[in-house]
Amino acid sequence: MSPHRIFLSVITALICLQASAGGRFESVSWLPVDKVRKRAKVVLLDKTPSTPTVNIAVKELQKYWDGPEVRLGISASESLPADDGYTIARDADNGVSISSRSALGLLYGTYDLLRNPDFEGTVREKPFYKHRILNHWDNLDGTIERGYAGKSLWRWKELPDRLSPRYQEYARANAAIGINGTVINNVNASPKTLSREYLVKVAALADIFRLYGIRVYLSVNFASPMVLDSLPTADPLDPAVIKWWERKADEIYSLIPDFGGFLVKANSEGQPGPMDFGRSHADGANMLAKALKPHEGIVMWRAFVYSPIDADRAKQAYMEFQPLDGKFDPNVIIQIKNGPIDFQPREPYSPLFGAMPVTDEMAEFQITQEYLGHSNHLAFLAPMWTEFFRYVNPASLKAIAGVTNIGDDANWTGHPLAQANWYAFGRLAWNPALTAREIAGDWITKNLVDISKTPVGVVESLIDMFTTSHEAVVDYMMPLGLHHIFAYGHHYGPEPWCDVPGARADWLPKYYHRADSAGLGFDRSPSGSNAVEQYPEPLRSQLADMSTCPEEFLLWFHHVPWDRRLSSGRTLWEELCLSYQKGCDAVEDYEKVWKEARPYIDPEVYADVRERLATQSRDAKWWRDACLLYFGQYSGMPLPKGVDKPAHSLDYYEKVKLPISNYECPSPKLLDSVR
Ligand code: GCV
Repeated sequence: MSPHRIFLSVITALICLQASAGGRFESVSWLPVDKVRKRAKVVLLDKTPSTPTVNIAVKELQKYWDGPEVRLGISASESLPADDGYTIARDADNGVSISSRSALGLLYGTYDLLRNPDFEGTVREKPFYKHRILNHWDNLDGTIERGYAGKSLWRWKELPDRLSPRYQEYARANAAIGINGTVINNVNASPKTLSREYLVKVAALADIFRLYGIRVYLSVNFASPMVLDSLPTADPLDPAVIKWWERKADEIYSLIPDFGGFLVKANSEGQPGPMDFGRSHADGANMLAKALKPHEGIVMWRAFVYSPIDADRAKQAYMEFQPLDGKFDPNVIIQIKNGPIDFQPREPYSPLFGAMPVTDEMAEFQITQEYLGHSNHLAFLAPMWTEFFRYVNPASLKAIAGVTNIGDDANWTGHPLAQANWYAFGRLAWNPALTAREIAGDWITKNLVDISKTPVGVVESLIDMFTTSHEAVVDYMMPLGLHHIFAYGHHYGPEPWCDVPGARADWLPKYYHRADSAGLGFDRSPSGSNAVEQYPEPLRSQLADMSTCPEEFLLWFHHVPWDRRLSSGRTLWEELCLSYQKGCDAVEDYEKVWKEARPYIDPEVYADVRERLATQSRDAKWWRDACLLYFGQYSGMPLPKGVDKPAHSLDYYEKVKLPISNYECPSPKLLDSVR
């Protein structure tokens, strides 16, 4: 880095540290809180340079550590963990030493120590994944696609001259959980992002994030050369197009020397891509990869595509990408959503994982709750992500990305407890072997309640509430492998009946649930679309057979007769009804757990979550009643004992319409007014 850049970075660090001193925005739950009255003693061991990042570590400790002297040491010793890992140990005189091979490792160690002041033995940590990246679906006009926590944090009109203090808080919060990359704009990317005007703004953000070890990446629009500079084509094999991207990469790196690279959504949902010019995904990705290579940048090329072939939606990504195995440049990573369709409440893993042995792959999780009740519902997502890791070996992936749930709401995530999902993503990206219970326990006991004052029973109930909450949402929305029966567009409430003239068939619920008088579910066995053939044995055979298919995926892979007996001895219809009821009952229980926890929770957080749980409970019943009335028309069977009678008729539910866009969460008032 040039001396000029280093100077700028130092100035930015000083501005940032000053801006946060008032603590106005320090509401990310896992960031340390001010309890130190006198400055803690922090010593830099010999040859440890006081770089801007080391200085941040020193200041964090001086301000927030109330233990004995801390010694920070950078050393090249191979006995220390690599990749910004660190050790934390207690010295003979009771001082604490944090050691790392890098300044960033010291910062990570600092946040770990502040989170775990009572550590035992020697802590030895290093991140599992090299790239731990947030994806923002933020638009340049400040809206966030599928964002439910207000507007974008990035104030494009003010940048680069005015820097919101929240940029630094964002960087701190991410560094504190080990996130080291951020794609700051929507994958439905505006070409304008790559204009000089915007790159200068992006560079201002990068200057802040760099100090915290966070690299900036951009989503790019494949037709940018045509839109920005009127090239007649964006054909990836055209020499003028190749030159355009090379020059653009040079320009970006002249402004942002540690720029991470590009994320690309191509030939999907109306986005341009190489196939518009008769070229393949590999041609497109490699052209960008070659432009970035001299600067050590990477291309994350998304596999979320709609194949031109009229195949089962769940098969398309595999069909299009698997034959391209071996055709991608080494600095391309294929970014694949966890499931084969689209972030449904529960999906089997995408069979593309593991199917391209010589191509780098990464997983894309969705932290924002597009299909899980937006910011109104509690759905702790670590259980969903750890379930994914039970099928996909973490070591088979090169990186991990999460579509973030962060916006400019004062509490960052809309639902106060949804901060735990941001936290869980960071922790799993650092260590995918952690369990959902460990992460929930950690977040709850360090951020939600004061463990020394809260009865064990209350803490345990809160942890149970978190770790069962995703399953509860699945139960009251789409149990037994049902999927995509959401309202069109905004994806909030139930609409299994939905029909939109002119819409793609595979955007409509009936395509997925296939309810008829014979039964329910999508036959993806060899007698149907045969999507099961994309999975390796022995899983393929297990999924293909209705009697061995795990019941949580039953209706994903099979069209099941209404009167077929499941493992419980109940018929499909009975099991379906009781699952919906179980989901509703679970949310009522959460309301009780929350009430019992009241004395131990911050009053504002308490009141906010109480109201959201009440909405969630009403929504759960809305889902249950609407879906059971609708499917009941086909099963022709009565509700079994133990299932509450619907409050209204099917006709009533079919008329409920929420006037919301793809970037807002319905308020309780709005929900009350329409149903
Ligand atoms: C950013 C789904 C969402 C879209 C999103 C798309 C994607 O279809 O509904 O809002 O677009 O996935 O992941 O590209």
